[in-house]
Amino acid sequence: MQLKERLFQLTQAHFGRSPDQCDDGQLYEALLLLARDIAVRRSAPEGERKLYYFSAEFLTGKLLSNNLLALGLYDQVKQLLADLGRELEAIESLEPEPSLGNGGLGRLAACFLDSISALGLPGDGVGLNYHYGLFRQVFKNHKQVELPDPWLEKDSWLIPTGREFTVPFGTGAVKAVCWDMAVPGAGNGLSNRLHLFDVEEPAPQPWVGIDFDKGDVAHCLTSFLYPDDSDEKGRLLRVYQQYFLVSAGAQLILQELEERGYPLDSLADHVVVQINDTHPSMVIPELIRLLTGRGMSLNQSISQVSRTCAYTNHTILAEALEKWPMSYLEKVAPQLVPIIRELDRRVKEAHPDPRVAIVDESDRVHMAHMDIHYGFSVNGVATLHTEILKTSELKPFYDIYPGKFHNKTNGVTFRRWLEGCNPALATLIDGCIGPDWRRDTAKLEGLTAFTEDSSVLEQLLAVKQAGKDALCRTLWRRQGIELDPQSVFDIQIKRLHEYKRQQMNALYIIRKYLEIKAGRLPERPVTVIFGAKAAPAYIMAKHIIHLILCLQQLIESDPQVRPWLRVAMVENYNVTWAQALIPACDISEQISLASKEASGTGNMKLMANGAITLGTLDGANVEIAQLVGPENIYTFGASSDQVMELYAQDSYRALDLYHRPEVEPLVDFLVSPELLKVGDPACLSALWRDMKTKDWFMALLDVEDYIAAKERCIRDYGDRTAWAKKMLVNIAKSGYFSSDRTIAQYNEDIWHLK
Ligand code: 26Q
Repeated sequence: MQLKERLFQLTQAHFGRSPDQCDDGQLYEALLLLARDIAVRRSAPEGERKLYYFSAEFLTGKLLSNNLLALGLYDQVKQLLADLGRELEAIESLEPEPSLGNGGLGRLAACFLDSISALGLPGDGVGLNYHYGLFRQVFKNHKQVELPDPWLEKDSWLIPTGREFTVPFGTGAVKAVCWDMAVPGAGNGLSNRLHLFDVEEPAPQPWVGIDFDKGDVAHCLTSFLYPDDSDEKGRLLRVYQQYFLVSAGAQLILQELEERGYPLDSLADHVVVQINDTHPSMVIPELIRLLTGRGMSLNQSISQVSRTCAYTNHTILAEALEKWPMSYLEKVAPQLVPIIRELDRRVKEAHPDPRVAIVDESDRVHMAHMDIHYGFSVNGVATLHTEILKTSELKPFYDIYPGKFHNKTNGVTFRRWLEGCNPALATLIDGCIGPDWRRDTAKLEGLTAFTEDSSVLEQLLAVKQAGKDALCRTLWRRQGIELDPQSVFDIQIKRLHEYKRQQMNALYIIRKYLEIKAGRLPERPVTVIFGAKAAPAYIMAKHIIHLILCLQQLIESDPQVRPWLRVAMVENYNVTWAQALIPACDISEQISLASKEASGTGNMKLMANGAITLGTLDGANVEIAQLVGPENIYTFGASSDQVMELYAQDSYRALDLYHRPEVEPLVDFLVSPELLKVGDPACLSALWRDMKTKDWFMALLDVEDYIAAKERCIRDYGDRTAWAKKMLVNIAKSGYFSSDRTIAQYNEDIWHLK
């Protein structure tokens, strides 16, 4: 049936009117149903082996445009709407964003599903259907306030499957209901699935007074996504969520194995489970439990599961590595406790080194250790990160199992992060090298032939300018902030964390502010833009947001400074915001303390959209630097080796660095009369004290080098042709960071699906 007729049918059936009589909300609903139906009816990729990507988070973002693109319907729908005098953007703006992830790890899972489908590989996602995603951030009195963020509406991308499983908690059984979202593959007519488990009767008002012992788990389990691990509350509920996810997921795997006609003892031949960080690690003992429960011997079960499961590590921050007290597991999943103790016993027998034990002397279960001993693969997410795992963080494990370790440098889907969010750039690229790069991003390299083509360079600058103009309109509409689109757009967008060092960027702003006040004007106007949420219980992160918002306010009301320096923090940074910010970025801030950012993925998205990286040699920045060469990136700061040495020797002294004449006035500005007039003295002085006495992530170590590098960057921006060349080289080299490449490597080295 023609698309037009189908749309007509849908609006008639649901609203009793034709498309031209519908409002945007009704058209959204009709298009959702239309796309959902086509995507779900597609057949699944076939193969002898099937991947299950287990993750507590899938940060999909809005799906309408994305799915229409994958289904090959985007242009047609756009035209159809245009004929009705309507705009797809306006209609999509009504779609609620499912924020079912915190940040990088969750967004990576979404990019991976997109690529698995696009490559036609048989692989489904397995996760949880949180009713409230990550909190909605609003600013009040220059502080972050968190509000619940419901995303489920009567109609959503979810479809019921009729599959149900019983999850046997120690406190009573709870039924897990499986909902699916189709994940259409671009250009191949196939769809995989994202399976999201939910409780049968979700609580309507979940976030107050959850009491596990009164049986609320049955209703509140999927109520909300945990906003990072620094939230102390509800750790037990977090373990309930994890076991719910893995028990239902493991039962689904065995059910599908049977449906596909394979015997249990061929599990490892037909199934591979990728464990996305340690959040789903209990899938290992749970699968062992289910197999032994179906009559398989313990040895055979352990062997099957160990050849089925593979683990990805996303962090080296020690505090982020999950260690659950055995007492939690005794409460949540007592049937796993003897299995975990037996797995630990075998490890201790073979390897007496206490550093590799699963259960430590305080009776805590080290989830990553279980994954490494009883999985067949361990991977880091960027070259540097994997090397640090092998030589330092996980060295005792690497010594035992050198063959298990792999690097899989992260990637992002260019379908969302270039074609989707920056169609004008995509069209310009088509004009240069044809459209093949859309299927094979390595072909972007062809753009290097145009570095001397002044017409292409001019067009590239024009596309960037259009991206900046569009962002200005969006910021004005959403937040009433009016920016100067001719200024340099310097953008730092990522979760707020001390190791990511937004506070160091704030010190740069203070430096420029003080210079302008002293009559030294910068070479050109600069706008520093932030987007960041802080975990609600992460006090220091919230202080840093407060500092940025105070600086924004101070400068806004200062006519002397405002023409030269602006600060803007977007409210409720999320995937939708990212899609507006990334095409508008000139300078991409990737300034984590070296060794701390496992990879980063925003760095890749920004590079692909022609932003120039200003960064430390951390995570995937190292690989970006190698690809583009020193003329096309600005790097600064201590190396990861130097940083790790400082930690090892415990020899970092913030106070000594604070007392340097260039630094002290910047830090002291936090408690200056000007700023205290705007902000909360308690927050600002707490931050000030921490920065000069502790500074755990060494902002004061790199700040001078950082300021110098940023000044160079802003000066070089003035040579527009030279800058456009840098942009072009960055785009040309970004093809390596496609998640299609990453997934092809997972498949080649770990999954062996086809
Ligand atoms: C843990 C326990 C309890 C509650 C929450 C958590 C929790 C939740 C989310 C722990 C960690 C996360 C998220 C981690 C994350 O996003 N890591 C990022 O992963 C990206 C993809 O590999 C990398 O690019 C980033 O460098 C890394 O920081």
